[in-house]
Amino acid sequence: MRTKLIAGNWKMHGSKSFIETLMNGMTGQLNAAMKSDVLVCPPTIYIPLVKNLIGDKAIAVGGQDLSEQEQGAYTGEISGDMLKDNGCQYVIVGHSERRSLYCETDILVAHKTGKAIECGLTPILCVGETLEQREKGTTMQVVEQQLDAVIDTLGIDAFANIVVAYEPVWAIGTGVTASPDQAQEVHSAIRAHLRNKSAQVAESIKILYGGSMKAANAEELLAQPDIDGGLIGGASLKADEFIAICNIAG
Ligand code: 3PY
Repeated sequence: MRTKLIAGNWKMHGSKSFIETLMNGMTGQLNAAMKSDVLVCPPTIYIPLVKNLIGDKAIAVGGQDLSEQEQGAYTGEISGDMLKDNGCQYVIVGHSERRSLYCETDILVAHKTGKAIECGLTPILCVGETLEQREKGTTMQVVEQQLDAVIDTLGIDAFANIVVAYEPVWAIGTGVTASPDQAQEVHSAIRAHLRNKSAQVAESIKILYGGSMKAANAEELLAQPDIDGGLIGGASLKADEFIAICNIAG
């Protein structure tokens, strides 16, 4: 039985006062009996503030990206050790916005994934196809290539420490969501792909769905057998909406 994970990806949103209101809203409504894991990934500069506002509530904190380097003259970069040092447990890696806007390749994403694990963080490895790729029928080819870059670089056993997030690019920031059947089809194919290398990894790995998940569609998505949680964009910036999704996850 895999514990569900509900993760908020705040992207480049927020200010001190916005975050104070958001976090107070979340911590005030968090159901202590909830079994799912809850995570928020704020912009890096606000991580200490968020940690402080969480106090002793069961909400983990993660980064949105990390450097593949350990330390050194890399202006503007944030290392895995720095995230860990500031109380992070997770880090998002290879989000489609980083792949498309910052030219992150499959191999760079694999190195970042490895660096996160080395630093004791759980990487949330994002994979997913564009609309064009889906229409050409190459969804699984694209997703498998993204996964294989990590398998070939780090080995299948590394996946014992990885969470995968399937985020169809056409459903990110568009308001369009994959239907529960479309999402389940890809999630199940991802698990089958991993099962070819390790049955144990395939059974235990969490595969999150990301791409315009909100309270109104979370129930059907989270009811799918291979969907183990959500990586939530816009809806994670509204305390009521995010907590509603956490409650649906149970
Ligand atoms: C979205 O839901 O838009 C996301 O990109 C989540 O990471």
